[in-house]
Amino acid sequence: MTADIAITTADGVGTAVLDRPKALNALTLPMIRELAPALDVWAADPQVRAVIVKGAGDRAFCAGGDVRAIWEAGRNGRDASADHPTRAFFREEYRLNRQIHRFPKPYVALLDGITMGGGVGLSVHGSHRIVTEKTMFAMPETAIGLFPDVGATWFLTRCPDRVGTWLALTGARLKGADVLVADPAAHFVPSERLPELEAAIRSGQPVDDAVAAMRADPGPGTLGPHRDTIRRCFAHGTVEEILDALARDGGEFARETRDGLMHRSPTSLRVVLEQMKRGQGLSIEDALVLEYRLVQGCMDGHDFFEGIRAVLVDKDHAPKWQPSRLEDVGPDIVERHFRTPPEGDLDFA
Ligand code: QUE
Repeated sequence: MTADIAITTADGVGTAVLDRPKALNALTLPMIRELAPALDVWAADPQVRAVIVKGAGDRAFCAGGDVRAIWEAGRNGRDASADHPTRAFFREEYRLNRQIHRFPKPYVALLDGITMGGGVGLSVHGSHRIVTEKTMFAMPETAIGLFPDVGATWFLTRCPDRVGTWLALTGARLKGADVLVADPAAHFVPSERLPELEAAIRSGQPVDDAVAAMRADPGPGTLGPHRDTIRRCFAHGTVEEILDALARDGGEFARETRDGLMHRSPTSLRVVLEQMKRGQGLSIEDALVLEYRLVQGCMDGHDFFEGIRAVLVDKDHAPKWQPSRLEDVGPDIVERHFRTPPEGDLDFA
């Protein structure tokens, strides 16, 4: 048992509390190594009816993977070992994402705060995603020279109206009601009613009934007026065409979206658009195999290490991407990311 995740079983419910509140509950390898076997136990235990996963503190569900630790372990180069943190972390995280996706019982994730990257991977694959007015949902990886992983290939390619491609490229943050645009099957429950929801589940009420009793109208959200711009602009097949379409749109939303894209890693933008194309229709397993190839490609490159430096270490938010210009990211660079890594593909043995 590590201090960073609290795992308990009581009243027929398995509960995991991500407990690193000062780090916004960002997911570490030891936490993954606690949660994965717990899910196996809960799946097999006939006494356990449901699983609840939530974050400690009042700010975050989970802000992502512990990418700072990966940065530390990989920034001065890495050996070929399969156990190197840049391989073990992502391999075990992606296996956990698949385990949640295939989990045979109700898996209730309470997204009552910041939910980014790795936190999305701990929630979107579960059967019940509970969104509140405090939910802030994003896949922000193009800001750190990465790409949306944790099974986002599966999730984002199923969002309506190019919303997934927009989220993936821009890292846009969705709040409250707008999260339901990306994930229409999630449920909105006011934050103050979550204790009641949990109590109902623990009392033996079926999860679907408990959620139905607590659900509320999330209100209109803010995305509605921009759905058409997103659908039109993000349907294009190249990053340049998307940027041009946003420039032609003329509205403030399109201008801000385009400005944001200009600050993202040019390599990430090209890789992610290709990921959204190749990812369509993949099973969760094939999506995660693809993502493992991509993440190892990123670990062999420059922008991830520079992105973490700029966003999480020095916090100057001024990454010097290499290549720095989109036109210098040729097809060879993109293609390199889609190759099977030397240690072999991810498997689910
Ligand atoms: C993009 C990201 C991440 C990010 C910021 C980005 C990410 C991530 C974190 C994060 C936040 C707080 C922590 C921490 C990590 O921030 O993936 O350890 O305490 O995990 O712009 O992809």
